[in-house]
Order: sequence, then structure tokens, then C-alpha cells
Amino acid sequence: MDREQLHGTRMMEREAQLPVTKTKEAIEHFLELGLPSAESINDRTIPLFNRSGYRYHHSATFGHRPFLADMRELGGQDVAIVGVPLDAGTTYRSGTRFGPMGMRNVSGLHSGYNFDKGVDLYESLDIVDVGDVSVIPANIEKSFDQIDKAMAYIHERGVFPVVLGGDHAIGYPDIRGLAPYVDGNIGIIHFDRHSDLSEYNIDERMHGTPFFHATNIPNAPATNLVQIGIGGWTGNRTGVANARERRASVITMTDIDRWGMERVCEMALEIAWKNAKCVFLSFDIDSVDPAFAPGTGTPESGGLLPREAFRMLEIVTREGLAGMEVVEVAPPYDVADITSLLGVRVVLDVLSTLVENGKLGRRPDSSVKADNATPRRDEPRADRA
Ligand SMILES: [Mn+2]
Repeated sequence: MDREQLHGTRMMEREAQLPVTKTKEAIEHFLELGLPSAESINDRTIPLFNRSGYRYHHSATFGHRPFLADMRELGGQDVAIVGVPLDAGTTYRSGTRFGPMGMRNVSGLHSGYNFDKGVDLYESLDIVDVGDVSVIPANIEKSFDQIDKAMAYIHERGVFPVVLGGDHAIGYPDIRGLAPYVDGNIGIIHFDRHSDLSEYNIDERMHGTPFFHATNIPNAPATNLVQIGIGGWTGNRTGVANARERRASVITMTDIDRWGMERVCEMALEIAWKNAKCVFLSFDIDSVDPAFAPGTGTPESGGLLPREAFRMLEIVTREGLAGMEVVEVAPPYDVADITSLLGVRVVLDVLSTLVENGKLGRRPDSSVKADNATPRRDEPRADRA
């Protein structure tokens, strides 16, 4: 017996005879629908928005909303749900690459109707799910380029982005993609148990660093950054020192207990909107106590109760937002999908507050669309400037 008689040898030859026609057609088709990737991506067959469904992909759509396959058709909708299945930024317990999938899967439990709030979101908002950004799992900087470009595209088309993370490293490119479209300053309202203001984690820009780099962006000053819920034993001293030097505002759990939710949230609104044109919401699911949100990489006891989070979100988002992200949902650590469900609830509650306050879509009592769907590019609000 020699090499030529091996089945393996024959199958190597066979591979050369297999056609690639359909594969090539599919690649071209997905590139057309999903748009070209950032310049740093060498493999030009990877589309910016993943359309192949291969591995890093959406399964169900968020809330049964239509999947927008062709990204050239983005524009005119109110909301784009976009997944960023990244966990390259986690410093220890990974798993947030499954966050978008986890939230989408369980989102089917809800309808758009909420009796308590008197709103039917799917009547008030035209929501599309645009699938996932093609992240590069072994390269966080290339992933940042992809996320930045994807976010910029959504903002350019005037659609409100709801980002399903992904670890918190994505907060930086989410804001970097928004910044060029804002003619003025961006305020950031950041719910978290952790400071996330270090320059580096383990020599890279990982999930403890997004707000250091975001507040280096000239129109996203740290003086418009408000962090809510910070505390516990997993905080990081270098981040706190940066918050102090840059004059960010930090509202701890002790502040919330001492001053009450209403007062700290009114204060957060004032700080975020001070001389700002718009506000971005970054919601880390670990701001909620791990009893309610165990499915996350860096749990920290003593966090918000879900009802506190919902009440606070209602206040801090009522003046409008230019975009939002829910990050750090890690389904491998979850129990009975409760963390994913909480992430979905945060999205729906915020959207409903925006609708109720005439900042997005059509109010329940009106067929007229909000004229300032996203506050960016407008003049500063008279009551806040
Ligand atoms: Mn956190």
C-alpha cells in the first residue's frame, strides 16, 4: 500500500473538483447586503454586517421584529436593533458573545404592549433588527473599527441604534461612531457597578476602559459623563483616579440610598445635558444585583433592584437619547434566561419612555411622529443649555 491508495489522497484530489460557484455567489450577495467592512479588515469577503449566519449570528430577531437583510434599505425606520457579539474585551469570565443571541431568543416572550405604561411599542415604533456587526474575535482594535463604522452608518441614516452587547469594551466604538454626527457635545449616562475608566486592562483597551477612551473624543468630555451605581470590591483604582482628574460625576449606591432615586437621577440629567447636544445611554447589566442578573462576567453584590433600575431609567431617558447599549449579558452564567430577560426589559422600557415623552416614534395618543427622533444636530435644548 502506498500514499496513492489512501482514501485521504483521493479525497484531496476530489476537493479540487468541487465547484465553488454557489459559495462565491453567496459571498458576493452577503457583501452587497451587509456592506464593506472597515479598512483594517484584510479579508474583504467579510461584510460589515454579518449576513452569512455563520457562528456569530442572530437567531431569532428581537421581539419578532423584521430582519433587515439589505443594509442599503436602512433609513426611515425609527429603531435599529444591532447585535455586537464581542467578548474579546472581557478580562476574565467571557461569554458576552452570546449576549445578543440570548436577548433575542428570550425577547419573543414579550409583545410590544405594556398595560402598566399604556403603550404598544410596535404600533408606535418602526423597529428593524439589522443583525450583528461582523466582529473580529481575536482582534479588539479591528472589532472597534467594525463597530465604529457600523454605528456611524446607522447614525448617518438617522435611525436610533439599540446595541445588544457584547462586553463593555464596545462602549468606546459605540460613542466613536456617534461623535462625528453630533454638532456639539455628547453626554453619557452610564449605569454600572464598575468605573470602566482605566486606560488599559492587561495592556489592551478591554471592558474596563471604554470611558477613558470615549472621553478622549473631543466632543464627549468627561464633565458630561455620569456614572450611576458604582461600588463594591471589583472597582479599579486607576479608573477612579481618572474619573477624579477628568471631573466625571460618580453616583454610588450609597448616594442612591442617601439622596433617593429621584434626586440623583435629576442631577444625572443636569450633568449629562449641560451644554450637550445629545445623550448616549450605556447600561451595564451588572449594575443590577447578581441575584437578578447572575448572567454576567463581573458580578458585584449590592447592586440595583430591577424596579429601581426601571424607575431610574424612566427619569434619566425622558429628555431623549441619541442611542443606547445594553452590555455584559453573558448567557453561559445565566439561570433560566433571567439576565437576558432583564436586558430585553431595559431596552423596551427605555424605548417606551422615549415614545411617551415624544422623543421617538409616535406617542400612543397621536399618529404624528416625533420631529426630533434623535436630539443630535438640533439646537441645544432651551431648558438645558
Ligand atoms: Mn460592569
